Amino acid sequence: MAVPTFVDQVSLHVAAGRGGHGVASVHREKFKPLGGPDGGNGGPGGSIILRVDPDVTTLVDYHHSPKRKAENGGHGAGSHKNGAHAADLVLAVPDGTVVKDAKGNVLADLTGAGTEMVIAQGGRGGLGNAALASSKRKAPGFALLGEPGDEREIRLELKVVADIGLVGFPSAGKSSLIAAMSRARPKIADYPFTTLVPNLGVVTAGETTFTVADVPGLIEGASEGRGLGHDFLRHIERCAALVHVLDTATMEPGRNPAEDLDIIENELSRYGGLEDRPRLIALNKIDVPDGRDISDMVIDDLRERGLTVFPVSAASGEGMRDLTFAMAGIVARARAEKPVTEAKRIVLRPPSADGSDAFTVTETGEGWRVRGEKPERWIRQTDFSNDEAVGFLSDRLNKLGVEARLVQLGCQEGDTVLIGDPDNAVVFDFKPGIDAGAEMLGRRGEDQRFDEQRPAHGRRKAIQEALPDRAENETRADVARRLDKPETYGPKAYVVGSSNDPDWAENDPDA
Ligand SMILES: Nc1nc2c(ncn2[C@@H]2O[C@H](COP(=O)(O)OP(=O)(O)OP(=O)(O)O)[C@@H](O)[C@H]2O)c(=O)[nH]1
Ligand SMILES: [Mg+2]
Repeated sequence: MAVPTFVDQVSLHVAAGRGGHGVASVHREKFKPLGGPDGGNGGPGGSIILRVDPDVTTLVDYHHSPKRKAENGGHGAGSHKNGAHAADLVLAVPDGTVVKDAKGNVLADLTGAGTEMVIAQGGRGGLGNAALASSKRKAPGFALLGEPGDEREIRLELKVVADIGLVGFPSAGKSSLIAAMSRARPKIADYPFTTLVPNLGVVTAGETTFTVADVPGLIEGASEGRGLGHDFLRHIERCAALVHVLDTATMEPGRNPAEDLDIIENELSRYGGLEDRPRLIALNKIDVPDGRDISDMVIDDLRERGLTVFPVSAASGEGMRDLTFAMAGIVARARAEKPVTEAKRIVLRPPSADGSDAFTVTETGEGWRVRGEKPERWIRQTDFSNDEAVGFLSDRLNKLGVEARLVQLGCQEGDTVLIGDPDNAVVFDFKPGIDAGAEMLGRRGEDQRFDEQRPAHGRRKAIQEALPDRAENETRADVARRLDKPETYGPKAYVVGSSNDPDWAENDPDA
């Protein structure tokens, strides 16, 4: 089986690294048992970056391994140790790579050496408890989780970037011309469609150095996909100028250079978008006696049509110098009009991810759905096994105004609230306006607002509090029985809404 060496379209799955988790830790040393929180932050995950590298001319690497993943960030540790930043994964792509999403929408057109696109952003690292400490919350018993990195399916399509494109019928001598003008050594043979993929040659004429693309031969119907047609026409889209290579020595009955030109021009105009490109005509193979006769016959006609025509021979080199200098002239003029593309950096973020405070609340059949960059990010950062972390989440949401909006829209206590996208939402029971804050904090990792929902914990505390006032002969078990109340804890019983204590979230990086 032939192994492809030139690939100009690939699908690629990219997954950035996840951020490391922050850690909750308390500094301990001799004579200083509670030295304050010292849990470090998680490091960010590696991003995936596409970078234009002029030495890369094909997408073949991605054809062979179409899945790319960047490293995860390191987790934080005690003693204020932050997790390692994961290295970004840089994927080299050819100049002229068009990036599309899975649906075929163009995301970016990467041209110019060094142009970069962050196609998948690494997840942020979670904050450790040292960074989350505030004047009221001196020793948070929780840390934030690292966020997952972006993951997406993309398509890469190469549109060769060359200054000049050679177009013409198969066997007209396009590859022979590029071989005669440059150091490129494309395959040349006397059968049609020798060239299956574009070849690039670098040509120097006088002061100007430019690139020439030799694309597979065109035939009538190419714009509708006949021959290798359509697939390769896009490789001449970016050329500043076109050179028609016309075969003066073809043995095929019914063909002559002027008609060949009309057929190719017709295909180009049906493909569209190339009308404004200046053209030169090369009448090739004049070393063949019949070829020179034919050339002499048609050259005046073509010139009368206002075309710039060069009789040449790729085989003998005759006329080649004039042709290459004319090509250099067109290129120099085109460059003077349009400055070279400078390297740029494009960062791809979903439209919602603009760092804004915007969020939406909609009532759905399942409950109240909250969408927004921050609420959704905060959900991902929350360790739901830690009540204090969930309390922190509640306060962040509240501070953003999520609770107020829910109340305003008529959300009632006990209603279901879903935060996040439909496939992956976190479900809450709505419980507005609970007054709490740092003053009410209990042990590390606990939040008293959950006592009602966490009966074992609440009950233990209630019993503890009732003990001093118990009757003379009442045992602890008696108190427990006396205080027993029906269980209210259910799997969906997180609380949205909380205090309005601004200090609570004073170190919130997002607030
Ligand atoms: N005598 C003569 N033969 C030539 C000249 N240029 C090309 N040829 C011959 O014409 C045939 C086709 O040349 P190629 O350069 O492969 O033509 P092409 O236009 O690249 O053809 P495709 O790649 O099939 O589209 C080969 O046998 C070449 O040797 C020329 O100037 N003189
Ligand atoms: Mg060829």
